[in-house]
Amino acid sequence: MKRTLVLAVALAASGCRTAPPAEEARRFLERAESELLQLSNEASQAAWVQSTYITMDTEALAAKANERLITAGVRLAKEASKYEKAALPPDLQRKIRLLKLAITLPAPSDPAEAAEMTKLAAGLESAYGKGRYCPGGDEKRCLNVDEITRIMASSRDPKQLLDVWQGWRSIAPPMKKDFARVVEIANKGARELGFADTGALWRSGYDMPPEDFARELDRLWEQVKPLYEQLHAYVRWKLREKYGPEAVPENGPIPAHLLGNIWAQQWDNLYPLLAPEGADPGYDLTAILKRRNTTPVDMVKYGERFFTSLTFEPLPPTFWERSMFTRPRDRDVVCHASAWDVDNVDDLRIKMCIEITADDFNVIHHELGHNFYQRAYNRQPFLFRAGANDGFHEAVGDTIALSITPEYLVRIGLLDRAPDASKDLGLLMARALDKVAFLPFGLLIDQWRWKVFSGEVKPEQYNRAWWELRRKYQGVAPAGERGEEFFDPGAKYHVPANVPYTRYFLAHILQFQFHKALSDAAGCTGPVHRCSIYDNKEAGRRLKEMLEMGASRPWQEALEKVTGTRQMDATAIRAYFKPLEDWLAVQNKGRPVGW
Ligand code: X8Z
Ligand code: ZN
Repeated sequence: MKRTLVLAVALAASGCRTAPPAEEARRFLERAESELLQLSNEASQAAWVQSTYITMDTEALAAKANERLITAGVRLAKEASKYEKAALPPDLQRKIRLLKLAITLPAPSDPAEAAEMTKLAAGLESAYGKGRYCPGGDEKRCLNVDEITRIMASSRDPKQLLDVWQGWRSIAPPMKKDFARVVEIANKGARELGFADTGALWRSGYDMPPEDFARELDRLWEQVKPLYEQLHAYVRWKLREKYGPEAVPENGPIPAHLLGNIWAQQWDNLYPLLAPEGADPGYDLTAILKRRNTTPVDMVKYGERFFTSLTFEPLPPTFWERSMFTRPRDRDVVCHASAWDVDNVDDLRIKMCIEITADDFNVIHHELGHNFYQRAYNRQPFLFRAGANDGFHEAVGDTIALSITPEYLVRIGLLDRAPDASKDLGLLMARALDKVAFLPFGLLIDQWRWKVFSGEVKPEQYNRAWWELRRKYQGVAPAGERGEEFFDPGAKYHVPANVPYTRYFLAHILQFQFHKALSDAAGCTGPVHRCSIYDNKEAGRRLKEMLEMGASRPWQEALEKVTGTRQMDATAIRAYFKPLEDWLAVQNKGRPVGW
């Protein structure tokens, strides 16, 4: 305050009429935020139509709207750089920085390249959405991603599993050239903004120097690795019993097509093969939901009721009118689940092809977490309408889903009786196959992309580098050669759709920190995996307070508000699974661990 005043007096004395930097920056940011809000809304409307009705026209319209948004974002970010060194109040300084960091794919100043990049990016997402595998080339028997997901989850026929696993990956090779070109153009845009490449831009969004962030990830991974290795060893052993020693090595990586999921990212569908003896909780949420003829809308209502029990307002009527809950029969859509706030205020929607399964019950809570976060920060200025960091955004709904305990299911009438403590290992096993199995996958996607953006991995090395990282982090390998004629990363939604992925790794660490802190706030004293914050107003108040902050303050402050610590830390996830980890160590005695 004082300094601005001195400056203003000095400028007035020298006869200069320029506004003081803080005032000028404030006015600049006001204009910037209002322009970006408008363009963001238009881009969201176009993207919604593209994703829920893929045609060449909706794709072109979405690309154009995105081009306008990105071009304006980059122009404003460059203009903002003149305020970077100015002495501004913290909120303005933060907005100046966020202006740059909010752009995932920066376009270079050449308008032709900006148009080319957004067109290619829109085309890649459509290509993923339209992806199908037609066994034997029979156009009448094509399988979409939901159908392949179902087969991967339920079939135990290794031949069929390998067939659909390979089949799904046939959608990706045609994407490779366009993906490589998007990388090239976005890198040019990132360099114009002062970053070494797009990966460096992505790593800069965490309120710490980007090199420190990369080190934080290594630290977190080292923290959870011993737990992952125990789970991996046990699963490999059981799969070896099931599929035979020729199919599954004793101490090498696990074949990727045997893990119950197209990408081997979550293994919970293998639970029936892996249930600890005598500790099976004795219920199957998928079966319960199906038996009760639960509809997709019913599933979403369960999710909404959890949030309202924490004192969040119900979703607006438009949510129910405008969301897409099921796969339309008559057109191509992007089925990968997502949550939207189309007007950046309260035009909340989800887009999902809901199946009546326990998996999708969780995914619904995940998506609604985004929506309730979006609405909680909608009174913030536009540039602060985001998560504290992107991992927080991914963690909110998952935190709620950790409260889907047997006791909670009893409370909402889906289960008659909760299993006693002797079934805890079964409950923990099911959770670990979802959450612990995911950790290395959550990490490796961007480890690969960062190398791609930096040029360390070139297009002619894409697939080899991909499988090296899959092996290094996950201990998973393909059955058979996957040479450079394939483009296996392209078969995972977030690669063609250019969605950064480290956020999910962070979310898997953070949600256990949140769950522990909120369970404590709710006064839960039992084992933390049996705690549910359902209907607890104090836990709701704490959560809401954090969500309302949006991105207005460094994430460390938001974290501290809820958990009392300023560090992302894996102690909470390790503690949550401690009884299972101990049990796994006993099971794995005398068996190889690692690969
Ligand atoms: O993409 C998602 C959400 C939408 S933000 C469904 N997730 C990742 C994935 O499916 O790969 C949630 C967990 C990881
Ligand atoms: Zn999400």
